[in-house]
Amino acid sequence: MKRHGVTRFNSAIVRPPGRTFADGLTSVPLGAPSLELALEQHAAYVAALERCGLTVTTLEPNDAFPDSTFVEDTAVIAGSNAMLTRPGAASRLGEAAAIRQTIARFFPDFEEITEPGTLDGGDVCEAEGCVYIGLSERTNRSGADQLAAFVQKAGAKASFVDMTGIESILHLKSGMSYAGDGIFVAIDELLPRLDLSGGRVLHVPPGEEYGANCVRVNDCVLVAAGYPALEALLRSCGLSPIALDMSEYQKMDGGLSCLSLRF
Ligand code: CIR
Repeated sequence: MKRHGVTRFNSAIVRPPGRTFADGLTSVPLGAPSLELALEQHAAYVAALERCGLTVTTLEPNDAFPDSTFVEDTAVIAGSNAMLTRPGAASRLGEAAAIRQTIARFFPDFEEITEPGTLDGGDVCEAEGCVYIGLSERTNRSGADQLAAFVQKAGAKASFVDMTGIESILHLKSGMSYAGDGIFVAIDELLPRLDLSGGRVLHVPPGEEYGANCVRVNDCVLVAAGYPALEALLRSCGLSPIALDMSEYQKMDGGLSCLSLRF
């Protein structure tokens, strides 16, 4: 891994939403999602990953866990290994066990966050050599410390981000992303808490905050559709955005990155 480069991905794991999707956790008053539309949007998301060159493993929908489509929260991949998480919401704790076998298949030496640690993968932003870990309602200090030790073994540095008092976002990555090539995308509210030494920052334009959760995948950046100023900003840096409709996931507090594990 080198600073100011791009981590190349070959694979991704996804899980389409199940029939109980609308029973998941949410804090946003955007109404109930349509499962049919969510499945269409999920298929378009998978097609975009494939277009970026990834081989996608699609798990069976899991009705026992309404939020289980947000697979990113259940594991963190650093270097050539993975760490299974302990999601911070009680209703999501069992999601780690539900993905364990799949993680073991790709990462036989995987590690895992243990009690009393909790951590959601959405609080982890990997930026080539530095891993930002949000201390949030979902990720506690013990979980963050365990992940920091794990990423340090993989040769990366860990930087904690205190999210206390920031109410507009659920996870760290709901408000920031690393777009590769030394470029960070972040909402202004987070910036005073981040040590982005050496990085270039794209300020998310006002009103387009949901777009902050974008994902660099090889030569493209996946970005939520409907945020034209942010898309233009990404293009102005030479990046190639692919806009994807995320409306049904936004209703459930989910962003683009949370729908996949990429490695
Ligand atoms: C939750 O509240 O846990 C889910 N409804 C949304 C999780 C989104 N995950 C993410 O942004 N990494």
